Amino acid sequence: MRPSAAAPPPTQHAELLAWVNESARMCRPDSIHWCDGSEEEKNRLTRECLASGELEELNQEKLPGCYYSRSDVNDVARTEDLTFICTRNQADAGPTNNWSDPQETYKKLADIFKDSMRGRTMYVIPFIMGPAGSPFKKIGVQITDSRYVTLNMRIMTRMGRIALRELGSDGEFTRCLHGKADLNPKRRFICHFPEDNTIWSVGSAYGGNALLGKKCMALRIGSYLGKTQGWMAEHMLIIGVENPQGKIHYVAAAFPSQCGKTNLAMLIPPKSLPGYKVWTLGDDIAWLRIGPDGRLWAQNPEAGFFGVAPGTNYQTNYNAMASVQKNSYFTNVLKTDEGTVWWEGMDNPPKHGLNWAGKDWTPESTDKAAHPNARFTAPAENCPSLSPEWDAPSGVPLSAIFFGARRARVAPLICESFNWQHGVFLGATMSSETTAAATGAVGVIRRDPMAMLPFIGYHVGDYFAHWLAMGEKLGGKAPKIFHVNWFRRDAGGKFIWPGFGENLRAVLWAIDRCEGKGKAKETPMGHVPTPDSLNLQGLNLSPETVDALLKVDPKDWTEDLADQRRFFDKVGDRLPEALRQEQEAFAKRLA
Ligand code: OXD
Ligand code: MN
Repeated sequence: MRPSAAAPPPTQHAELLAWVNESARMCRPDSIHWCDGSEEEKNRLTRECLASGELEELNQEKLPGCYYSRSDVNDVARTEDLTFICTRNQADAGPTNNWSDPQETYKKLADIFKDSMRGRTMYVIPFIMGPAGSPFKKIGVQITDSRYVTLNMRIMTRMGRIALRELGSDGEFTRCLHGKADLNPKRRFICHFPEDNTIWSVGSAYGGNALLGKKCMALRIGSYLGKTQGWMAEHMLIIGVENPQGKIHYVAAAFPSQCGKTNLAMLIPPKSLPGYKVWTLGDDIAWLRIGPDGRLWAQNPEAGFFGVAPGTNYQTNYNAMASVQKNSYFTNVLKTDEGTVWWEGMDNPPKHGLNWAGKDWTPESTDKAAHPNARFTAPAENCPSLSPEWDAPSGVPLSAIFFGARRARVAPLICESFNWQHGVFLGATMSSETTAAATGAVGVIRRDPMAMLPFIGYHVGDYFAHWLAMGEKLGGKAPKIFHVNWFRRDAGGKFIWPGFGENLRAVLWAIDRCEGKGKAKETPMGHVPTPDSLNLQGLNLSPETVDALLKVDPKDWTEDLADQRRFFDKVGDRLPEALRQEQEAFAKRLA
């Protein structure tokens, strides 16, 4: 290994230095580079990626600072089956996580990491999740041999010198070790050691597996830290909704992957709702803490968007399209002959290009242009609707929390829980159709509590208990909890709600409810809007459609209840009794 002596490590943090040296002894890189986050560093890495083919240049006139990348065809999504929570006691990982023994796992992965960085540079990326100086923030240090990962981390986190300054000489940090190794799915493991504040990920360069600040640290390790330290890490977007009088309510919303979080986060109100404005604070992750005022405050720990490209266009998400016009990376989309990008759901396909797998593509091709989980990585600052509060050190106070599912049937457009505990029950029993964000079948209904199924870093029963305990602490200052579903279909399979910008109508009803206004009808599931209390002006929905949207059918829910019960049985004896009681009360209301 070439000594890093040319530039001495820019930190006195003994534990960090020891860990970097130990990792280098295992992985044997040719050199070590401590990332400073500078433009010069970015330019150099970019040049190297262009030379190695890791990145391809896009048309710099049309897309300045934008680059293209194609992943290995076997490395296109999160691999939940290869993701592990490694707690000393197996029971602490709970029934929804894969578990493996920490000592055995370190040993097994060390064999894969051994010498795996020979011929490559080891990048040391100090990063902050959250704004510098924020009481919410946490520091991580990622080691990686991937330049692509390093450049993406530069967008998704605040990284480099700024993070080392925050860390000081003895600050706490999450150890995030990542290596591409040979990208062999058989030797791919995404392992979390919550009790050691450590992540080891090997064999994948896909965002959710490799940008370790995101799912691994901000959600899996974050949720564990939150449980032990009295805060919460959630799979939620954050928006500010401003009314025509200039009053802003903040809402956080949990949806499973690929269910429109980025669209809701960047929503543009329809013309028929003049004077409203939606501000973007985050599109994927929210850290929630009780503030000095006793309310629940939310902050987005990320600094960029790692969004799903297919389906995104100027109509469905103008702000996302505007966000990716400069300084962005596109992974597994189609590259056109003129060096721009295209994906399914964008207007006007090009006559020819190379698709995500590098094959010739024309509109007649039967192959997909973009992989269904093709992504863009864009700096938050590019987003026209970015809230001035998005990096406020203390975050923003929440008026409401949404749990959203993708359900063709059963769940109404919006429903308000009776109280926090009942809201936790609605979140805990969420189920949704699976999507291409993870490998495996698409469109299968699965229980996805709080949209956190793949991201809870500890026992799901303890996670529910933590939600309940947070509600106890919040008391009367807790945000109201709602369940939403934009994806209801008719018998012919057609969506009956237009979605996208029109979702604001449901959000406005929720805000009315937070302000003690807005009429509702009580159903077994909670309060749903009366048809006249939803602002449907300009939508042209028939009264039958509105009824269908708001319907809570006891027969459908009785069927769902059976599956809920099976899920709660699976949670086992750590399921809080209060949730079992909520379920029994729900069953009684249905009967
Ligand atoms: C994501 C995901 O990438 O949820 O945000 O998979
Ligand atoms: Mn996500």
